[in-house]
Parts: sequence; C-alpha cells; structure tokens
Amino acid sequence: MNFKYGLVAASAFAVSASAALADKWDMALAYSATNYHSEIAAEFAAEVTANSDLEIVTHPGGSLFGGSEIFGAVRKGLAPIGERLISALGNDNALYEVDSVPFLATGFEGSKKLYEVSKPVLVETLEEARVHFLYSCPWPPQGFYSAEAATDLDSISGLKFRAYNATTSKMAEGLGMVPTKIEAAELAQAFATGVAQSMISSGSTGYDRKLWEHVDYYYDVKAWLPRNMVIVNEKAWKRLDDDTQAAITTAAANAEAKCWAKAEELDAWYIEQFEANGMKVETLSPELQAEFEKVGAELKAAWLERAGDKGQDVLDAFEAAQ
Ligand code: PCA
Repeated sequence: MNFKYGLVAASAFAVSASAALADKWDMALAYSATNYHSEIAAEFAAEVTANSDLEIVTHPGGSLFGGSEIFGAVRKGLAPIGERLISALGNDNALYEVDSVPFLATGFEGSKKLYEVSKPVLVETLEEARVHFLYSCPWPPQGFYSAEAATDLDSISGLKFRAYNATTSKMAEGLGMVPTKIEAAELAQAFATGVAQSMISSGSTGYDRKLWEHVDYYYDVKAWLPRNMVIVNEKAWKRLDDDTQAAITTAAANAEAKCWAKAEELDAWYIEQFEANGMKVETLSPELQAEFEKVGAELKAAWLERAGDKGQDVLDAFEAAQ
C-alpha cells in the first residue's frame, strides 16, 4: 500500500467514525467549483450543516458522479443528494424539457414565469421517480459558439457540435451540424482535440471552460434558459426528522433566490469576458436567425406531441401569465 492510499483509508475511517454523531450527505455536482451553481450549492450545504444535525459536503466538477450519472445515482440512493441539468432527462419524460423549448422563454423574466407555471408538474414527475425536489436555478440565455464565422447555413454545415441534451442535438442536426453529447466537465478537452467545434450554451459555461482558447465567435442568440435542479433521494428524505427537513427546505429557498439573482447579474459580465479575451461577440445574421427559429419551431411542435396534455397545459399557463 502506498502512502497516498494509506491516507485515503485513514480519512475514510474518520468519516465513518464521525457518522455516528451526525449524518453526512455527499452532494454530487456536475459543474466546476467556481461556477455560481456550485458556489451557491456549497452555501446551501453550509447553511444546512450549520442549522441541523446533518452535514452536507459538495463534490463539484463531476468528481463524485459525472453529470450524466447524477440523476440515476440519486434515484438509486447511491448519492443522497445531487444537482442535475433538468432538460438532459428528456428520455425519461418530455416534461423535463420544457425550459429548453426553443424561443419560448428567452429572458430571465419569462424563464421565471415558465418555472412558476411548470413547477407543480416537475415536482409531481420527480415524485413519480421517487425523487424529492429542492430548488431550481437557471443558466443564462443560450448563445451559439462557433469556430467559423456563422453567416448562413453553409458556413456552419458539417461543424462538429457539442450537445448537452436532446434539444441541442436536434437543433444542431436541423441546422446541418453533427452533434455529440459531452458533459461540461469534458468540454475544454473536446474543443482542444477537435471533437467539438461549436455548441449552444450560456456565457457561463463558455467562461468556465475558456472557450476563447478554441473558438472565435459567440452569437448572443438567447434561445432559451435551461435550469439545473437540486434533488434528494426520496428514502433519504423520509428518513430525516421534521427539523432537519425544515432546515433543508429553508436553505433551498434561500439558495434558489440567490442563484436566480446571481445568474442574471453575471450574464452580461460573462459575455464581456469573451470580448476581453478576443472573441467576436455578435448577434446572428437575420438569415441565420430565421433558420434557428425555423428549426426551433419544429422542435417545439415535436416537443408538444411528446409532452401531451400536461405539456399543453404548461404552455397555456405560460401564455396566460404573459
Ligand atoms: N451550461 C450547461 C448547460 C446549459 C449551460 O448554459 C452546459 O453547457 O453543460
């Protein structure tokens, strides 16, 4: 046994010895420690730890489970708590994709309304999956990153595209690009090795992964605002006493309010960093914008078909809230 493994074994023993005094939950996060989602999750964890007998320890950057594994890990109780990009779960249920319906909610105000009207169905869908919902926080509006100047369809045709959910994959296909699903943690490597040359994401993720080192163009499309959610394994939740549940619920509400405000505050700042690092920041040409919107409208219709009456009800409620 080498020295390093000896230390790991010793600290594992210390953790199990202290577990007798207070419970400890490991919280799986997919995004980098310095991203606001992770920072606020760490503040949430600290607040719960300070106000209850439960200690929550965050593991950012996919270090406990990779992004694509987190929902399954929480469902199965392999991790008691974690954070996941909701719209990546579209294969489980189309209702998880409502925040990524193209050009439906394109700013923070609309995104908040869409969250409010879709939250009951989200919570219910998660309950059916034996998962307890805690809070949800948006990414800034989604733009288009490209290694090539994007003037028309021809200029982006055949570009390798990094996708994070089914909507981004289908959007890329509809626009003639070639999608591959890649988690944010592997993003920089994918662009560095030429596996990806373009993507749709927020300024936040491009900033975290220093996309200016790999692509020259950012188009501020504002296609939608996808959201993360923090969820708990239902059995783990039910095992907690009322006071601990109340401490978590309060900390979750605080985290949600802080996170929405932070996303909005940072949005323009991220994009300024692109310009400061030599990227060209533009809006799409009217021609290409129209192509994005055309593919978006097709995806919206296809989503409605899959999401059925519950999906239509959410869209109706959203319209009524405008
Ligand atoms: N960042 C995440 C999801 C949406 C976003 O803005 C990502 O690119 O993985």
